[in-house]
Amino acid sequence: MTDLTTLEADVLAQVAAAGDLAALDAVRVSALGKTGSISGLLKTLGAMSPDERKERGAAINVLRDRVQTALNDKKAALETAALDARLASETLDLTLPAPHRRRGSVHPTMQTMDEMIAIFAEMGFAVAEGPDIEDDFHNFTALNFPPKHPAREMHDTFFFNTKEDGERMLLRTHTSPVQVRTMVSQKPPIRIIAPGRTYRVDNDATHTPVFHQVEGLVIDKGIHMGHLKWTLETFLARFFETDAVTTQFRPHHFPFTEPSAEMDVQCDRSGGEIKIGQGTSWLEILGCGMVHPNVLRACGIDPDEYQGFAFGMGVDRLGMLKYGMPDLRDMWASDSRWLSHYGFSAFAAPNAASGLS
Ligand code: 2U9
Repeated sequence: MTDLTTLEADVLAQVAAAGDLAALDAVRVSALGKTGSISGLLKTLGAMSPDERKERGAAINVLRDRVQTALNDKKAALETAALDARLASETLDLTLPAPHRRRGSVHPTMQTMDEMIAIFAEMGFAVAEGPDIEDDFHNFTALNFPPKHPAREMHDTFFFNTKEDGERMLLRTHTSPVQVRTMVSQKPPIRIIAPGRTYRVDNDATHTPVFHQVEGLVIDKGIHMGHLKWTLETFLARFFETDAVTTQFRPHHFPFTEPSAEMDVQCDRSGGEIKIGQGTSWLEILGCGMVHPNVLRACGIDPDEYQGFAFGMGVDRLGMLKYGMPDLRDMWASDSRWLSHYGFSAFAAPNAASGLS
């Protein structure tokens, strides 16, 4: 028995001396592992007489249980000590100043879009939305783009693979399909804007494949170009924060409007930067026109009863003009320094009560 007593004292001393979990595990393996000292003792039982085995076996099992208990207790103690040490070292002093980090801010394009929406909302326009993935009817056919007409190619469309039924979906090239969907599903009078992302295969210094538009549509009885001009001038004066703007219509062509025009605003380019509301230059700012009778008909509206005007504006371009940003590519550079320079507070969303920007 003396050998068991000595072995127990020896192993328990090693357990007590283990300074960390790795050292403790080494003790466990050396005592209870396959080739450990206590496991070795158990292997000697086979060569003993039954009586001897009974007595010796019971004594070895008692030894093994005591060692196992000591190992468990020590493991729990070491784990508690490790957690206490970690909790003591990972303190956070909330009275210290916060480390400097760049704050998130609203992207100028989204700020511009929110400003445009706030102005049109104040003028009585509802906001309409639709899918980014469209079909040929809503993006082209209903808008009076004849089949195979070069106007479709002008839009440099991102097409998806043709489906089994022969239909080919696309990424909308303008937000006009939103107005088509509204006209199909609602009766006039209609007064909506459609803000959103649009997509064209176009990538150079002044174009990006993804861009943003706000389009507008008014349908009612007796609508004419005078309503269109007043609406746009009122919007532009509010947007550029001047008392009044001088505008001119330049004849243009769009398949979906007739007559069609581009609108220019009077501006001053003499000081290196563009100032709206003064000066002798003209700046192209948007496209517009009276909704083509074919478009009204395609959407189930009788052109002899109802007329309408529509317009479209590039949000990225208007934002660049308003906030003096010279290069479109900065908009996509994800440079947090640029964002903190031009970015806007998320808590200062434009609205009619507290102002736009
Ligand atoms: C319907 C009927 C008519 C929307 C219009 C424009 C003119 C236009 C451009 C401005 C800059 C696109 O982002 S841009 O390149 N848009 O010039 N858009 S009229 O006319 C519609 C829309 C829907 C049913």
